[in-house]
Amino acid sequence: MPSRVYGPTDPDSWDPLTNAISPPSDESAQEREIRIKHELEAKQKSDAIDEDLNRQRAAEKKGPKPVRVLLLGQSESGKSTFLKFFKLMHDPKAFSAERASWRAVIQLNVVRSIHVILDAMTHPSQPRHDPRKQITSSTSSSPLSGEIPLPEDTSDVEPELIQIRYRLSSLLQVEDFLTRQLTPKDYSEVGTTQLAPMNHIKHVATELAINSSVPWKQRFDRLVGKGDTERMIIDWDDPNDPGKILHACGEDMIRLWQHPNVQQMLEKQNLRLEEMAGFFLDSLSEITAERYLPSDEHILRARLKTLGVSEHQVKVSAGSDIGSDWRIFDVGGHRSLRAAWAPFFENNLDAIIFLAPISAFDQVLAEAPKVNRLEDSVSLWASIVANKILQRTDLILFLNKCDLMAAKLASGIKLKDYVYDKLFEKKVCWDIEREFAAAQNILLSLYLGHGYTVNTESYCKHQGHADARLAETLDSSFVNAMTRKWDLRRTCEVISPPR
Ligand SMILES: Nc1nc2c(ncn2[C@@H]2O[C@H](COP(=O)(O)OP(=O)(O)OP(=O)(O)O)[C@@H](O)[C@H]2O)c(=O)[nH]1
Ligand SMILES: [Mg+2]
Repeated sequence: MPSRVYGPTDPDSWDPLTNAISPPSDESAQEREIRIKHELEAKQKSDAIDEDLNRQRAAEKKGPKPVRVLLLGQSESGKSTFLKFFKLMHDPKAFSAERASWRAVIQLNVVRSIHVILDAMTHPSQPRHDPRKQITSSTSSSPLSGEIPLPEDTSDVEPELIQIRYRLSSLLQVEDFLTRQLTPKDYSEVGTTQLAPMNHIKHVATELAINSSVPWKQRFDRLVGKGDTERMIIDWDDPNDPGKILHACGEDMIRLWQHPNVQQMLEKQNLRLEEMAGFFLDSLSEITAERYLPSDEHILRARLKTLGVSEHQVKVSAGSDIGSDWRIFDVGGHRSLRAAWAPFFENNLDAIIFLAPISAFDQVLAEAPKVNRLEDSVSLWASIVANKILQRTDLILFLNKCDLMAAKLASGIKLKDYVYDKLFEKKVCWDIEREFAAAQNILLSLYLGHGYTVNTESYCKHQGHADARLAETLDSSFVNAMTRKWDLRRTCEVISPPR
């Protein structure tokens, strides 16, 4: 770059630093010699530091590269849950340090489910239009702030339930308080996201969503005792702790949920709350206990919708010979958020893990109530497989939510009412175990194409390179952990398609 020399006659160009380091005008020959010697020594020192830094940088380049994994899939496919599992397995201390934050999310999940019931009570005898397309995983509640609406016709509602409903109005304060805590004002992108209204539901559904860049977990640090992160201590004397109101409302919430009339009403309206993400009404006595701290299993079940893309560093201690430094990128799967994925496709990825929730075959998207979730998931997977930029990236397909799928089949919901396969034409009478396996294979063939034999183990072994080892690490540690933690026969399948 051309330099400009300013003379002492140019007052505007006078630079104090140049002035400070330039030799004095009356410097003697001996002083000059000493100064030059010092300058030479300083230069040698500076060069040595530069060389050192260059050596360090080169060593870092040669050293083991972090394993970079991108999680993809539609909203509620289980991406963030996968990440939680992974942290729990490989860095349980860090997982535990987030316990107080997840406690708040679980409390909010509970309040939301109760609100759905109270909403349903406002039109108790109104059946939903199409039971098959009933959204169960996404909410059907009105925004939780404001008032809990009065039933349109109270003659149908038992007086006991009306009283419970009035007493539970205090839950609104909990909702407001927790939402404010989780969504700080200085982050304008954050907040409850309005989902598309459904034609058969009067109210606009809302779900709490948080941008990944928001340090929301840190907001709960003050609630957590310092020191031993394994034994978290909440400030139980805090008068603002929402746990106090939840505790006071505990019995009413349990009575409401277990009331035969409420169950009947929910059934009539085809509201399957059990399938709603963040369902905790079966654990109310635990969650409303005076000193409730979430278990690992509760943390895994907690639902908080993701906005944006976030990078998570996990130190994988054992069981992986492909590197201990893992970087996992979690994204929001809502349709409006998928455009944000593209910049991460070129990010030196080792693998993309695609979460396919196979239990979603009878559901529709919250953001597009006419689109079947399975159809959306399969076409999303197909577009990722076909993406030119990803031709050299390994793709791993996770068939997730197998437990919910098994429960659905056991409850009498038939896959053949939603998906065609020639297997269904054979009038074979399967027991539920075999029906589950068959249904899983039918769904898998939708993703991978008919005729492809699924054999995860042999595929991984035959490949014999780093990518297969990655799939193997996930397969062995993740699947086992999922099975153990959720106490399920099997909750997912890992499949690496041939590329
Ligand atoms: N029963 C069951 N529940 C699961 C499974 N995987 C995830 N879930 C639950 O499904 C809900 C949604 O999961 P998330 O991990 O939040 O979904 P996501 O893909 O991150 O969704 P977005 O952030 O909206 O893109 C959570 O309440 C999870 O606990 C599974 O295999 N079985
Ligand atoms: Mg998420």
